[in-house]
Amino acid sequence: MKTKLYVLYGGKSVEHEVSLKTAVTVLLSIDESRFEVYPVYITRDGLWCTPGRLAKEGLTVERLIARPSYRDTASSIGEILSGVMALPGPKVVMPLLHGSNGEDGTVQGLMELLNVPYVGNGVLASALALDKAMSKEILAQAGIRQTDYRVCRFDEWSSDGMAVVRDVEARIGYPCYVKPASLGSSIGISRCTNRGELRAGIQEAFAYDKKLVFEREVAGREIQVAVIGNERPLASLPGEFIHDRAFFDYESKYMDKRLTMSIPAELSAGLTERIRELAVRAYRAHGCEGLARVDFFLDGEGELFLNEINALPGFTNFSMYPVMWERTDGTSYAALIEQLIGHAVARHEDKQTIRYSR
Ligand code: G1L
Repeated sequence: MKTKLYVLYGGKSVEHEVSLKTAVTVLLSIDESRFEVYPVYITRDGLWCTPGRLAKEGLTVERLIARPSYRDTASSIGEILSGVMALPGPKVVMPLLHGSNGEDGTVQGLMELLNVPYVGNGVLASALALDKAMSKEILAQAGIRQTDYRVCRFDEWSSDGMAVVRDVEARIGYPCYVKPASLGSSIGISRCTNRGELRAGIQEAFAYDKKLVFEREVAGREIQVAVIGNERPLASLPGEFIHDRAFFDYESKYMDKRLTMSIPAELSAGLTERIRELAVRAYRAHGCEGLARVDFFLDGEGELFLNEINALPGFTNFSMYPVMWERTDGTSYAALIEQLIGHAVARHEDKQTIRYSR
């Protein structure tokens, strides 16, 4: 019997578009002789819809969402959960959702209640990874080096903003970054080089969250590692994001920053191993399962700082995470998805052995 694969995409999130693009690449690479695919589209207003079978032929973002009127076909979440997602037989859910309604543990919690296996991190690790302040506390506790940071809540800022500014200047200094604690993307983030910019950056970030983090800038290289697995996680070879100097794009006539991926990153064998080992330690400390991308800074002195853990990394076939695996052990995009599904099912089966009574 084929396994039913429910692909959840879209979502009430600023990453809606990214999710749609990811869904297209995932849907195109699924082996339909092994999986029966059920797309579940979540609109920008949070309506859940079942577009039905989508032909691979000519599948595009437009096709994914081009139902004449989802308003008419949309069901309540409950209807979908108790209807199409409750069909009998083996099943697994792949939540391609970012931000506060998907990557933060809420959808994962729903899947737990339904007792359905799902790909990626569980409730706690998803929630932790999306809250930069909590994530940093956990990593600090695990003795993993990070750039200097400070958390600030809105009530602290509103009661004595000047004290916050002075404290950030004393403990972090310029240039520093101000970030909303719980947005997965780069929205609301500012780089500040003086007090005026810091104040403006704080105002801006508080529009998106009631809690902020300040971080010292680390001048250096950006190294990333892909980690996969449950109890025995494996780390890929490190990759590097290289921000080329601003270059003039003759096609678009715009100044743009070219981003290139260098995989494996040019690092000594010793440093490579240290980074991979650190990535696995961070993954474990966070309680990650399934997958995560662990991002580091490497400064001019060769010091490593953990930047962040991404519980749902970019995941098109050109994204760093899949490409790092491809370059590490030749795992194709399609095979990677099947591995992740395997980890989801294994975790779920493992859970069934837990006793809930004495
Ligand atoms: F299902 C996986 F493999 F766990 C998975 C799910 C979602 C991997 C990566 C992602 N990433 C995203 O959904 C996104 C970062 C593109 C947000 Cl829309």
